[in-house]
Amino acid sequence: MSLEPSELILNPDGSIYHLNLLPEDIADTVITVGDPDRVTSVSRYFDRIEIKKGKREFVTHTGELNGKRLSVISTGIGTDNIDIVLNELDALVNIDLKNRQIKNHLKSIDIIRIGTSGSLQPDIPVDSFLLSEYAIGFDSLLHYYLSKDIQHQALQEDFIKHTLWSKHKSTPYIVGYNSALGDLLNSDQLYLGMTGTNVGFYGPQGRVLRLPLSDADLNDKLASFEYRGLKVTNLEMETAGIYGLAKLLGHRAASMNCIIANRPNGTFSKDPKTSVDNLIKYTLKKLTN
Ligand code: R1P
Repeated sequence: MSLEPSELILNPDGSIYHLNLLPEDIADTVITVGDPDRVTSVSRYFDRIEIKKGKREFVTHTGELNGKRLSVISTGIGTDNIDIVLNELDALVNIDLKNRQIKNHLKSIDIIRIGTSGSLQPDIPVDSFLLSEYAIGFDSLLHYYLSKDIQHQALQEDFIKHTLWSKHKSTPYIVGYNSALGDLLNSDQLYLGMTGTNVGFYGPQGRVLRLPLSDADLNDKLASFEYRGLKVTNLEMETAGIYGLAKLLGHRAASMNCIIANRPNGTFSKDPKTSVDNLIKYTLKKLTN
């Protein structure tokens, strides 16, 4: 069965609709960053860059470092964009775009997020690095896909009880990283934790500027939740979507967080650019060793 033009949308040159990429433009290892400007911060370490393409917030550079082909792509902010990036990356490797058919032999790629994040735990300081062993999605993205089998139900039930989760908010979904990829990236320089992914930066992450919150204690409840030694460690806006869709599509994913804010302590990194650069260098070294 071939996919209709309204479902699999291609540009006139045959590239995939939003990412503006052809299958040969991406490597089997893809680094995602939120900020389009961060693409250059990653690719400047490549030994050579073969492709630079982009459309909207989705900028891609593909090149090589230490003999390994790598792509770095910006996703913009949020799991709504992650839905586009993960589905279109998968289409590039697992759908024959010319005859619009799913390939017989499916391929798995590695997807590594390098992003910024705020810590929820007083003892995870700014400028530290955290690898998300689990992600808990407060967005609703994964609920649009048949995904019960990949979610950690017992953890979810405990979390809902602990936080008295409001029925007006989407049910949290919990998905793990790919442990083999996580092992490759891990070291004693990293914290491990459960990363909360939410749909906004202010209210949804408990920030009050002028608007009061419907649940002012939410961040405290997140921070005090514990399940078999596992805590909600940090908040950002993409990881749960990446973990959920990568797992459903058969790809390996891991999320590297540069902690630039500590919410309970009220602190913010004095030099976030250098911290993020250090995480980029650390991650590239681990990926290309
Ligand atoms: C919010 O400022 C953005 O920063 C974090 C959040 O997930 C959100 O995308 O990640 P990035 O630095 O990768 O964009």
